[in-house]
Amino acid sequence: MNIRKFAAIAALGLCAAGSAWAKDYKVGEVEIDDLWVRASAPGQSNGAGYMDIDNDAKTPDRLLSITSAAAERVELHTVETANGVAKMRQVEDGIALPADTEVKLSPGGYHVMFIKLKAPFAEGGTVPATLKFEKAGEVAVVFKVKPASYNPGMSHDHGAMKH
Ligand SMILES: [Cu+2]
Repeated sequence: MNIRKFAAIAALGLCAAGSAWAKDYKVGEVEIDDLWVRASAPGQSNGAGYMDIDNDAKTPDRLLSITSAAAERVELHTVETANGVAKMRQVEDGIALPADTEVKLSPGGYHVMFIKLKAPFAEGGTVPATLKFEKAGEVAVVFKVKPASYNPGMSHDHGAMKH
């Protein structure tokens, strides 16, 4: 009974993964998925990008850098809170990827910073980029442009509530 229930849930999970828009990327034993940015607000010249990085290797790796033709410069950032004020700063030595661990770049934490966009991120569009890992090497990826109101932590669409 329990096993059957588990199998049903597992099957549902597979279906969801198969129908999701997310295209998975793999280089060496590092898997990258769910790459996204928000659509640019008018006048906005920078944009943040997010993704899940899964290091399946038995040894640590590191996301060293990211390049993209969509922006003049691309940096890796983190967010730190000091005296109640959240500030982002560049992580000079990249993002550590411990062995056999998934690291999420998500709002409020690690993110990719696209600086001086060549063109605004348009909803439904894509942003190509290249990730460089210390051990796994380089991989070309594509970020999906989500609505400006998109928030992965929300189960409903705030965009629909706009007046
Ligand atoms: Cu930033």
